[in-house]
Amino acid sequence: MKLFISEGNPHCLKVLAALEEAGVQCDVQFVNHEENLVPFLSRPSLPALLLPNGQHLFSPNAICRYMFEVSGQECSEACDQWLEWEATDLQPALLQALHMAVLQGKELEATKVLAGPLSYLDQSLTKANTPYLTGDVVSVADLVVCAALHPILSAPSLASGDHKSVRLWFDRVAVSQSCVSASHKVLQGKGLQAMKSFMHRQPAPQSGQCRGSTHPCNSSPAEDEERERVVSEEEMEAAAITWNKDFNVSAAATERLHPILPQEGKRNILLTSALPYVNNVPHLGNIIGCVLSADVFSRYSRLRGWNSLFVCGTDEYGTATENKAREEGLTPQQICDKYHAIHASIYEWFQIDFDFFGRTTTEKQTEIAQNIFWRLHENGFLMEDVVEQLRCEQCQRFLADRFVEGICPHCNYPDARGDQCDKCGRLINAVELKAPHCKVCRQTPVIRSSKHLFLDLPKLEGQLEQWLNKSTSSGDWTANAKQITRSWLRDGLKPRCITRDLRWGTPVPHPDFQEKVFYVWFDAPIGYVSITANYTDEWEQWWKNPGQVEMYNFMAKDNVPFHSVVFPCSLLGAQDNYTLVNHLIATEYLNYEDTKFSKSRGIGVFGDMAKDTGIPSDVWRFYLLYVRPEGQDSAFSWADMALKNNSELLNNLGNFINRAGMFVSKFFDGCVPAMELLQEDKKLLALVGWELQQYIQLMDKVKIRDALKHILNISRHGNQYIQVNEPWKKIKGGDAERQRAGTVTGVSINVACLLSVMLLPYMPAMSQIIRDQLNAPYSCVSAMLHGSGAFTRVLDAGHRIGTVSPLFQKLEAEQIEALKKRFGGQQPEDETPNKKPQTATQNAASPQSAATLPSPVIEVNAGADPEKARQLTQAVAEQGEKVRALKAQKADKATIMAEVSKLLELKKQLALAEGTSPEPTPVKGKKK
Ligand code: B3M
Ligand code: ZN
Repeated sequence: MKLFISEGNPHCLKVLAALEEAGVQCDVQFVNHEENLVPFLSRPSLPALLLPNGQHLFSPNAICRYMFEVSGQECSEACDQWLEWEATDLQPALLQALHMAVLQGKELEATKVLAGPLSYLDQSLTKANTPYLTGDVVSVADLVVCAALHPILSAPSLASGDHKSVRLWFDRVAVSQSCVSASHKVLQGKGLQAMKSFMHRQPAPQSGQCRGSTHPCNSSPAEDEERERVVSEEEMEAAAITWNKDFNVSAAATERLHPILPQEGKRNILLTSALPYVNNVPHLGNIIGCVLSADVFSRYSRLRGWNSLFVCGTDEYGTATENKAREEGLTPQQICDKYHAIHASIYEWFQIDFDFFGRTTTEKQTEIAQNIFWRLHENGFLMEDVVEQLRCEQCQRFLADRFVEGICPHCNYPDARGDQCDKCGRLINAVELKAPHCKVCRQTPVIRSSKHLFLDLPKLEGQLEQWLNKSTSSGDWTANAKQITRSWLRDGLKPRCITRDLRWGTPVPHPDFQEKVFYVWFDAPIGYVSITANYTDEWEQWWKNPGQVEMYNFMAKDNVPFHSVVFPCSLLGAQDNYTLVNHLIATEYLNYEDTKFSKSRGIGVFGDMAKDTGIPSDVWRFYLLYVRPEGQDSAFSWADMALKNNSELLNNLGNFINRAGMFVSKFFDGCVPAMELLQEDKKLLALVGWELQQYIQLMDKVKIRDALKHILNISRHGNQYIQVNEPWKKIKGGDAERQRAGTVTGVSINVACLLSVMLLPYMPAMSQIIRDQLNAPYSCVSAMLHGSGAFTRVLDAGHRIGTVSPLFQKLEAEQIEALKKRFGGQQPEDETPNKKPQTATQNAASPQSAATLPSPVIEVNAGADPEKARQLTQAVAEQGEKVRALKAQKADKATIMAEVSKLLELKKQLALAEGTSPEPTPVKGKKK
């Protein structure tokens, strides 16, 4: 057994302490932070324990646990709980606190960040009233928590006296021989300062990530800026050396050849984005949740020189499509064709650069899904059962899960869907819903039985868990993905029905189930495989190659269990060496202003409307990524979008790049001047280099939103640098002054070039425009991001730049006001005549395109009165006209309001006459 550790790495403290405490025989070797010892990890991870069987452990707590187990001491459940708490609650806060204390010298803030976890620890100790965390003897939990807190609690400047029980406990554990000796070895008596080099390599923690702290969650860039980093002499010298290195032209990006296949010796990345339902126009929340996030990462992968394939496509089967077809008077196939094209054009506008955008209704899908089915069948992972199903007699059909709603049997949430509860996240069997009703007609459905096939998840649970442990610890799974998956497993897996009584689906090939199709959630993820198969016949090189391929799945959080449990079980059960997900990236939800996107209420911006706003695709991308719901829900806001455009893009980023370019063209005839670095310049290089490192570390971990902030930090540094050095004045001075102007300009133009590269994943068109203005070759793109990433002088003295022009446009207040009105939900005056109110289930196309689409056929229900509905439709239209006319005449407010309320009343009656529930009326006075 061999344990690899690095100096000043706080995670190494605990494993050493555990090793000594357990008294296990083991070699210990100090290595560099960068040393990657675990063969299947893409990044170095220390500490790492090499086991006698050649396997590695690299999660610090797993190593500690193992040490204790080897020495014959079992880890109790209470102990496990503390380890879990340490990893998920304490660690994030601790890293943030260390970052503040070690790198920023902000010790007071650091103690504040830890206040939450320390109080929790204090209360637990007080309540338990035992000397140690889990009882009367010291356990692995004590060692781990104590060693984690050791650097902070033993620093005199940080020791807070508030937590008495913690203090007593700490003094008891920390004096033990094992703790003292571990701390001596790792920190070498240098205290917090010993961790400086380690902390520099860590992504700067975002305060929002730190649960349990009283810190504001969304620190603004301005606040970030305030925390001026102290740059050391060594950093400046190192930055200057890097800057002067010849950049490696051979690292030039490789062409994308068709087909892209895994390559020996490369990092091979298979990237998927959740397959959007074909029957809907996606809204901004859908776009940021999957395709846009995946696109950014795909572009970034290529910048890094990784070999990646990005596939996606439309999810086309299922009841929703059948319904849409009925509404529009088309066949399901026609609906799919039509909406597939709509999706494709929206994504094209958003510059989503798929390697292949396919669809699930293909022969390959049938072939592969049926193959997986038969393998599961042969391997004994399917079982038959008679199912009670909900059938709506009114609508004369079995109700697909999403078409029945009711009260959640687990948490009593009143609006649970038949497949899943949005509140507690649990999966539901539709017949378990309390007070179920058909979503289309609101009638109570009846229960009917029918024979179905089930995937035997309990039988696969063991295998699944084993795989999950490895995947979640070696890969990057977002916290929500891990948590949702864990809660699923905690409840124990149950068999999942994979067949449905529908027509529009992949047929079940089994003779006993001829009338049935596969359930969409069994079928859809197989779409990733079949779409790849439609891209290349060599698809198995990606999909049956887990040793060589790393898979990233991007999705919104409600899709997690299907990707972390159900689909992996299908693939594991097929026993065909399938590639399983390594990194599961799930976003939270994006809201619209202070409400939800709602197609039926016409609230929010849908994909097809973004281009009609006149705001460039790049700016849309920028803002969506800036508010990407990463770690917590976030909201799209027009006012904020205008603000970020005007402050960050125009005044910060655009301003800097434009000034740098203007200086070169105006003062130096368009040629990059000679540069001679002074301390001040080196300081900028160090600051920029550090931001670049942060960017790379965050992007490597798919923290897309956090990484973006570091791009903006660079231009902020740049602006400040220009401001302080005033090249426009120096150019008019003597030789020395003119040379200063030259150096500042030359450094700035290179920073601008770096910015264009870092911006590429976010704003591809803008990145190209900047590179055109700088006349920068594509080779400099890869030069700065390949390998460990470095800021080098890619535009050397004498390089001739292109024509410089402003990059961004201001968004004016009036323009934004108008857009906000247009998309803020249908106000009465916006109502198109003859347009019927829509029920929530209709999923009609966006209000914009409604005019161009065949109007939806509303099925008239028993309680409805078609004749009356016709008259009312007419009346609503007339009343709408009247309101509009009054507004145009600028009549007084009271008169208008009176007519508006008549209009609303008419609409309510119309809804009743149509047998649908009335539209929720927009709240008055909340006009945005
Ligand atoms: N179409 C659900 C969704 O878009 C579904 C994803 C399938 S991924 C295989 O939220
Ligand atoms: Zn019904």
